[in-house]
Amino acid sequence: MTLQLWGRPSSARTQKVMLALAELNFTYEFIKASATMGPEGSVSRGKTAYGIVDTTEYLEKNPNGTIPTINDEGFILWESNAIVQYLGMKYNPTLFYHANIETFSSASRWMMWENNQLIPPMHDLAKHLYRLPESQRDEGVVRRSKEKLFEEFKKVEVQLSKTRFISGDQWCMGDIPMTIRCHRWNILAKPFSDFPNLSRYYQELSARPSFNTISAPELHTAG
Ligand SMILES: N[C@@H](CCC(=O)N[C@@H](CS)C(=O)NCC(=O)O)C(=O)O
Repeated sequence: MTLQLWGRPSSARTQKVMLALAELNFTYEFIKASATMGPEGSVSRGKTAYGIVDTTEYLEKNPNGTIPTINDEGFILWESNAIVQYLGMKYNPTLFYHANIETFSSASRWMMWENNQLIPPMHDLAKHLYRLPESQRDEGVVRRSKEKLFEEFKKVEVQLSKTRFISGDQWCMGDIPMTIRCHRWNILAKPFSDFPNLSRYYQELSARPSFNTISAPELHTAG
């Protein structure tokens, strides 16, 4: 049975799962689903959403009505970081956390940190640069989001002055959310010229074959 992924290509959390599946060389069925965006763009600009997430059938799988959700051989899972961890643990623990509990925990910590510290300001940034109709965009939100992200990326820069990747000198699942955040920062804000280690790290991440799955700028600027 082919693994099914419900999500939308422009959703960063769906992209985490897309990256994980690409790292695992997985063939899967991608079912486009969303309440907020469709093929033409955002409902906030009057476009039609992919839908599905508000159906009884979907809500039975994921009561939040959010994306992503997977069905792997009948096992249903939602919550993007949990999905990445599950896929790694089931299909390639060596690649995803070096089959080591400390690397697993360190990577999980950075995945939770990304969720808490980087997603809210980056979401605001994308919203006020691209997603909202121009009349509703606020330059103050854009400036404050960039300042907040700059402060947060300083912490990543310090970590990367000690280790080649986020949880050691080898790639692991903790680098999946970072790949998306580094790429979005470069597209939405500016290159990491103030951060030599992040700049080096971003180059390494974007050279991985899996990066092609999420590299297209329009996946990050959809509005
Ligand atoms: N903590 C959840 C958050 C899920 C979430 O909010 N996903 C967003 C997309 S990134 C969503 O469902 N947006 C509404 C939509 O597109 O229908 C996770 O990481 O999976």
